[in-house]
Amino acid sequence: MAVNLQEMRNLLKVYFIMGSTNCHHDPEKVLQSAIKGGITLFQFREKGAGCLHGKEKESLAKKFQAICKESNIPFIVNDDIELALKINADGVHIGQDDEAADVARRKIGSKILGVSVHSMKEAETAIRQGSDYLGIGPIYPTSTKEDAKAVQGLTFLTELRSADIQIPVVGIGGITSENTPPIIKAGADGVSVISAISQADSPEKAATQLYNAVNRRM
Ligand code: TZP
Ligand code: MG
Repeated sequence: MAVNLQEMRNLLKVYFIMGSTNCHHDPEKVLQSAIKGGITLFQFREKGAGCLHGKEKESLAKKFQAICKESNIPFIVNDDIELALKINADGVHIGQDDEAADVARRKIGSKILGVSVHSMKEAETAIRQGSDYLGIGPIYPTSTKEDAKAVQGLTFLTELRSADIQIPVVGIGGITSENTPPIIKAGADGVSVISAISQADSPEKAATQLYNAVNRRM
């Protein structure tokens, strides 16, 4: 799935990320509810203590993928390029400890490629190597990712936009609908969240609130 710049920006508005370890309830129901609430993109990120591997991981990926397909929500796989290719996902998201972006790009062709970056140097490299969007964070403190880098607030995002780097960008880390507005104001196209949706009493409501916070541009 090749996407143009504006399509990519729209897809990043409410980017929900989840794996089996991120929710207390049936993850398929959580995803369905989140889609109802208005998420614009989904990433399967199967990590952390007790996460699934091999066939079980693939099976859950396919279930999520089928749910996304029903509602035309593009389905992205975190880290695992081989799995993404095997099940024909819509894209891949990689970090600095994963395969280099140019290698990933060669492997996935025109599928969506997202890269997590933490400095101008990493951003410039990811752009040069063919990423479609950048993930930036943690913006706020988070307890979801054990090995998260230092909280960076809006400093790096602001620096990136001041340098007139126009690639689509999504913020991540500790984001809720309440603390979303400054992220959009600083130049992000959207927010990516795990717990704000996966652990919400109503994932649907949480997704809608995030969508409104992103679009109000407060
Ligand atoms: N990368 C940086 S912070 C983070 C990831 C995957 C975790 C985000 O989870 P939450 O629950 O939205 O803070
Ligand atoms: Mg990674």
